[in-house]
Amino acid sequence: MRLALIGFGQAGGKITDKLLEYEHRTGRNIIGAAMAVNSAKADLLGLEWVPEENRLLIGEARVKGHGVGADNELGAEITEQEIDEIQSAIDQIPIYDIDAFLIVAGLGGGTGSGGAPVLAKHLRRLYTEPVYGLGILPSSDEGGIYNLNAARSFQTFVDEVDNLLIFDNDAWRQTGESMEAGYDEINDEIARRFGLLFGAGEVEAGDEIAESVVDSSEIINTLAGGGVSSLGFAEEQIERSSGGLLSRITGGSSSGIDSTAATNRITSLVRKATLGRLTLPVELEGIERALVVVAGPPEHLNRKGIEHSRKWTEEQTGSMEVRGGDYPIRGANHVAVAVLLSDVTNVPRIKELQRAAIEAQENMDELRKSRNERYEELVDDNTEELESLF
Ligand SMILES: Nc1nc2c(ncn2[C@@H]2O[C@H](COP(=O)(O)OP(=O)(O)OP(=O)(O)O)[C@@H](O)[C@H]2O)c(=O)[nH]1
Ligand SMILES: [Mg+2]
Repeated sequence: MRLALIGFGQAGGKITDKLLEYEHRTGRNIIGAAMAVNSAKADLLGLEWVPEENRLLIGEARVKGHGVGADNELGAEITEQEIDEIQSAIDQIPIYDIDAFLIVAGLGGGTGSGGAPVLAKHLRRLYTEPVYGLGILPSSDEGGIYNLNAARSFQTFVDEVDNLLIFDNDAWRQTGESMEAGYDEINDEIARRFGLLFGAGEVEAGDEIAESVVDSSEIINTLAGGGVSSLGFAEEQIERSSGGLLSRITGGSSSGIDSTAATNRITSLVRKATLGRLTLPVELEGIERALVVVAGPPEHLNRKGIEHSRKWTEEQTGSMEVRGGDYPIRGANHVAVAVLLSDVTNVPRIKELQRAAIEAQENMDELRKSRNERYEELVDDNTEELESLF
């Protein structure tokens, strides 16, 4: 499907950049328009793929291009005040042929965390296309303010979008790596996963349209109805058949690919994707809707593989609404699977985040109280002396 991509804040901008790079590298057709919004000038300058004219600096009068320093109330305020400027920038980019908006933001900071929900609300009032969020949860060791921001932002963002897709940095944290190198790898992973999902439904002209090809409407229907989503992914290299011995034996009519092996590969990849590391770890039971996308060269895709996988996913999740289909990519050297789990409700990580946020709030209140008391003491102690002086 075709997206209008808006990266909000630093993480949002960097991930938007990565998705553009991914699209360029793979020759896919996913991003109808891309934009980056930030209150930090340096972050915008650091981007490589977002066109310069599509980078918008907000809040300059308040923060002088230096970011809001993880103050997500200020991030929201600035966005509200400058929503007309943001809208004018969106008016400049070609959004007439897009299927949906996707707003990307790190939820632990200030600009993206505060601003993304405000922009989502605005866009949903104005456009008929769905507005999705891609929210990045902070790693749990980032500290109180990040947890607090993320818990707050999550709560508002989920209400303002048609679906909130989540990537949890905590589940992908690697030890022994610098933050930047770590983020670069993580951002590649985000681009690979969401690139595959949203790339589906954009069949190139000249591709044979099999009956089981995923359509944009299937992605939209899986995401419809709101809630939170998580995405699984798995892939496997394939041997490229060069029309060798096997295809000569089979008379050249088939491509020489064993269809049972192809089916088995698909079902095993779907299990790996669903049971392996998800963008947001969730319990499978009680998931409302799911979508299985199988990408690869057309001769390696088959209906049986999709059918078995859909049935398996239904059994695992208890969902009555599991969609599935192919994403043919001619000449690909791998078969890749994305499993979208939509409207997930059993998510320990969100509970933990909310607990951490409450704790951070209590600690902050406690600190403020004792600081006020100490300040009063300080003032009281000196009052008499001061009065005697004047
Ligand atoms: N996956 C990923 N997460 C990131 C990256 N950069 C930052 N984050 C996460 O996003 C959170 C928010 O950080 P930023 O995006 O820098 O915040 P911001 O929106 O620019 O807001 P301010 O800097 O406070 O103005 C951090 O706490 C991290 O958890 C990145 O490149 N990739
Ligand atoms: Mg920043």
